[in-house]
Amino acid sequence: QREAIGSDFDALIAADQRIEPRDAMPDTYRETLIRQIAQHAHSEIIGMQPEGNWITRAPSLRRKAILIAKVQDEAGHGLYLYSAAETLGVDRQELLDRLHDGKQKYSSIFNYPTLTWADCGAIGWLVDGAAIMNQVPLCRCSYGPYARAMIRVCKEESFHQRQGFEILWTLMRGTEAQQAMAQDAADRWWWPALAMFGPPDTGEAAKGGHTEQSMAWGIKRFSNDDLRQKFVDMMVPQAEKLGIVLPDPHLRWNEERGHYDFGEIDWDEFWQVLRGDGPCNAERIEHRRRAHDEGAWVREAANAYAAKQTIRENE
Ligand code: FAQ
Repeated sequence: QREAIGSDFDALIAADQRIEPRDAMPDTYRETLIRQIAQHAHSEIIGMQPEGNWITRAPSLRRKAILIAKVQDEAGHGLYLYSAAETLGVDRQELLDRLHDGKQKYSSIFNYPTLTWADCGAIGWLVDGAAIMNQVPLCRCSYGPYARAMIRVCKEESFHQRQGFEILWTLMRGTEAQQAMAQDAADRWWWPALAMFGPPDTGEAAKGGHTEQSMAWGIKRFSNDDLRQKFVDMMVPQAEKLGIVLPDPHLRWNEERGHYDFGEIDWDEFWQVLRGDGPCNAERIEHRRRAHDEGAWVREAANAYAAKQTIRENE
């Protein structure tokens, strides 16, 4: 019986077709997806915090309205993704417990602070830029609910990236102090944005990694380093347009490769952040736990309402 199920799954993957929740799938495929989708969902909701920090201090009513909409979009992405994870048979509450207990990760990038308004520009431009580069291929992920969720998420991320670019564009055409603020934000966010794509494909870190298996299953379509390279190639001309100097002396066009060469990422810092020792890890989790506890009454009210509706429908 199990073998027959296995061969159906393999045939669907070989034909590059979608696996749906009702289909049989190997436990390891299910677990990999739960891990990745949950980590992605957690990143979206923890990712609301760095920019949320600037809602009360946005420099104009227009900027405030845009920022509120963007942060709200991130909440929406989180909800989509938790729903996608639930189709794999895991409960949303359990995933949140795992986040709050530090048993599941969220993206390293959200453990860095937003020190000035320009950081909102840098997050939109670099972090959403990296997110799109990573997530567009996920629209073709072999797991149907995840792939479909990514379509709208990517459209919204694309708007987010443009608004970040536009914040920096405005600052770069402002006073000297504003230009310096934009440059400083880019200096601080560039390297953490490159690390978002995950550890390198080769060397020690790659040994324990998931890329090979995830690519064989059609979950990941590109390796971490391939996506990182595409991101660098996309961002260099944008930085030139902005007049921002990317903080990497090794960045230069390589005619032979047809790509930009770039410097070494500080992987020690990356692993340190993943271990919980980044600049804002404790603050992010503490804030998330508090928000969850303070929202308990909303969940209770929603459950009570849903229970009443069910009784009414059955009357
Ligand atoms: N941070 O073997 P791999 C956003 C972990 S965008 C933390 O390469 P995999 C939008 C990895 O889990 C950000 N941990 O793993 C937004 C694994 O550890 P484990 C979220 C990381 O899964 C913008 C280990 O390292 N996007 O939120 C990171 O095949 C602005 C080995 O790594 C997604 O999650 C990292 N950066 O590939 C919101 C996209 N990188 O679990 C607000 C979906 C790696 O074995 C504002 N996810 N690790 O203990 C993916 O595409 C993949 O999961 C990767 C990692 C590419 C992130």
